[in-house]
Order: sequence, then C-alpha cells, then structure tokens
Amino acid sequence: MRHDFALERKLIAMDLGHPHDADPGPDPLDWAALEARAAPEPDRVQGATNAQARLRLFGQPEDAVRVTLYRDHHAWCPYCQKVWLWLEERRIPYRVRKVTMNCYGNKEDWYRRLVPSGMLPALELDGELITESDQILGALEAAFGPLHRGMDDPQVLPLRRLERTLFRAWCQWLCRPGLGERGEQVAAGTFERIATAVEDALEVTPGPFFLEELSTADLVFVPYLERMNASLAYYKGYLLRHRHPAIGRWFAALEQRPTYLGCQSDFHTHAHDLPPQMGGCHASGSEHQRALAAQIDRGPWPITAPDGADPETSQNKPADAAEVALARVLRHRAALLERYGQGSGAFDTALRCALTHLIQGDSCPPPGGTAADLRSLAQRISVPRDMPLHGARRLRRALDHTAALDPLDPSAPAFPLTQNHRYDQDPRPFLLAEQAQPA
Ligand SMILES: N[C@@H](CCC(=O)N[C@@H](CS)C(=O)NCC(=O)O)C(=O)O
Repeated sequence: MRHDFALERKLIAMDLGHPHDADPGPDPLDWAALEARAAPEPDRVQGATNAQARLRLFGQPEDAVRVTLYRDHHAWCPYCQKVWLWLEERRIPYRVRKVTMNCYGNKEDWYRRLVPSGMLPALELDGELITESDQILGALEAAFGPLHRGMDDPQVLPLRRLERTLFRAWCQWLCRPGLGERGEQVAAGTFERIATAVEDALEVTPGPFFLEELSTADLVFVPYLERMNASLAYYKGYLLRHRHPAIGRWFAALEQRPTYLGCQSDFHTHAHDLPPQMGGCHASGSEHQRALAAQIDRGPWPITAPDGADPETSQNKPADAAEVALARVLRHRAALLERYGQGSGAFDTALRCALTHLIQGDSCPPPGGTAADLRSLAQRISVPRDMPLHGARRLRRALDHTAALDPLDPSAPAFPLTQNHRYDQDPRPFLLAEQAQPA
C-alpha cells in the first residue's frame, strides 16, 4: 500500500499539540510541476564554460578537435583547472574525459592503462599523450600560440616562481598541525609578506591582471589563489581579497569572464575538499575563525568582509540561480533519492518540500525524521561540479530551511564530512544521468 505522507504530516503536526501546528503548511509541488519550473538545459558544447561538458567546440566542426583533456569528475583538481581555463580562454575545441581522483573513489582502469601513475591532468594533442600541467601548457602553446604571453616568457617566469613561493607559504600556514599562537602569527606573517609581493606584481601594470592583459601568468595563479581565498577564510578567518585589494581587483576582473565563472568553485566546496588532498588543514581556532567557518557551512550567505563586500564573489546572484539549481537536482533526482533516502518516500517528499521552497519560497514542512538527510545533501553540493556558486547557495539555504521545519527532529545534524577521504562523493551513481545529456 502506498504511504500517505500528506496524512502523516497532518497527524504529526496535530500530535505536537499546538493549535497552529495542526496546519502542516502547504503541500510540496509534485515532480512534474517542479520540472516545469526548472531552467532549460544550456548548450554545453557551444555555450558558456561549464563543468558538465564532454565536448567544447567554440563554433567549430567536431572534426576540428585535436585535443582531449583528461580531468577529474569533481572539476576540483587545481592543475586541471589551469589547463581547462587555458583551453576555454583560447577557444580551442576539445573533448573531456573525466577520471576519479583517489580520495573520491577508485581510479578507472582505462585511465591507469593510459597514465600508470593515475595523475591528472593529462592531455592528448594530435594523438600524443602529455602529462604534467606545465608541459601540457607548453605543448598547447607550441601548437596554438600562447595566451598573450607564454610559460617561458621572461615576464611570466618570475611570476610563476612567485606563485610557487606563495603556495609554499600557504601550505606552511594551513597544513602544519599544532602551530600554536606564536606559530600561527609567524606563518600568517610570512604568507602576508608574500601576498603583498603578489599585489606589488599586480600593480606593475595599470589593469587588474599581472601583464597588460589576461595571460598565462594569471592562469598559473588562478587555482591556488582561489583555494587560498577559500581555505584561509574557513580555517584561519583571513579574508584574502579584503586584506589584499589588488588581489581582490584581480578576482573581480576574472569574474567578469564567463570562462572563469564556469570553472570557479566556492568557499564551502574548497574548505571540505582540501583536507584529504592536502593531508589535513588546520584551523587557528580563534573566535572569529570559528564564526566564519560556521557561516561558510550553514549561512547566511553572502558572508560580508569588514568593507561590506562579499569575499567569495563580486558577481550578483543571477536571476535564474534557483531555476538552474533546480534543474541540476532534477537531473540527478534518482541517484539522490537512492543515496539520501534509501529509496524511501519520506525523502522524496522532503526533497520536493525543499525544492518548492527554493522555487517559490513556501515553507513546506518535510516528513518527520528527514532533517539529517536534507542537511547532509546541503553539505555535499559541490561547485562547479554540480552547479554554479549562486545556485548552490540558494539550494543549500532551501535544504537547511526545510530541515529546520522537520516536525520530529528539526535540529538533526548532517552526517559528518570525512577529513581523510571523500568517498561520500564517489561519482559513479551520478554518471549515467550526467552522460544522458547531449554530447
Ligand atoms: N605536477 C603535476 C601535479 C598533478 C597533481 O598533483 N594531480 C593530482 C590532483 S590535483 C592527482 O592527480 N592526484 C592523484 C589523484 O588524486 O587521484 C601537474 O602539474 O600536473
């Protein structure tokens, strides 16, 4: 017999004994009504940069493709992001083959046969396989010409070295356990000094980028400045963009480009994906840091820097952020229902309650006992793998809001995120639906 969740919602509300609780709130939209409200599928092949595409053509015919990029399913690998962004900026047609990173699940056998170390990225250019992101960029430059200035340009080389120096200072601060108060100060001071040198380098030219226009030098800095910005906010309470305005302007200029917006992650994703990759990230434990980390985890968003700016993005929320988030959930509805509700009707209703709130603002209490699953899903939305930053904010908020209306256990916490692996993010259950889309 089919379980009547609407009736159960009424009975639970009456059981709670408060007169207003007898009204369980509006019923959630059904799946068909939700489908009707979702954003249409964008053109992933010819349209804006996106993490889901498996072919990118930039207006050229498919037989013009000379490049295959092997990168991670999670659209998270920093060295892949550098190459990905280069191909997008230079509008070079390419195919994408996605591979699982070790901390998310098992590496595909076909990839191990191709690249025995299993390391990403790799790239095939005219049938020749190249590994190591810097070698890959060198080969792409030789074949297609540089992005303004190339990897070995005398203006780019010192900037590449500066990026590695900043990277090491970041690792010394973020990844060393037990620094203590004095050690935190020293590591922060070293990082700050090198970040100031990065600002000085940015201010050599009048524009926001390192050289006269966007170049390879900027792309070399993108992956780790993005990860520094997120992780230092979460683990150290340090707002990089605010503390270093020239770096803030550099990010804001990148955020004018659809190429960067399509591959940009967010604070929450990086904060929880970095620990297994880096072998641990260590919080300073200050009151300010803990408050900021709590806000990155549970909102409200946007976070505001002391100057009132959003330290995560300079971009306002697009008008269709909720509809885009809805479309992405609908694509993976079957896998999500299986994973979070073990196929139970209760989670089906709970998810529709959250999506109803997302799309039309109604507060729709979910079946009792679903709050933990709703919060667990909110904690596992990955940007840009699943959806862009603003859509993720809206969806996390809708899931958390709905969880808090659970009539049985409104404060049930999410299942904790693991620190040394993220097997909870194994891509396999989601692959079929992702591949069902065109190209
Ligand atoms: N020096 C290499 C570093 C590449 C690298 O560290 N890749 C990591 C991902 S960010 C990797 O593939 N690790 C194995 C795994 O996670 O499966 C490059 O620049 O390409």
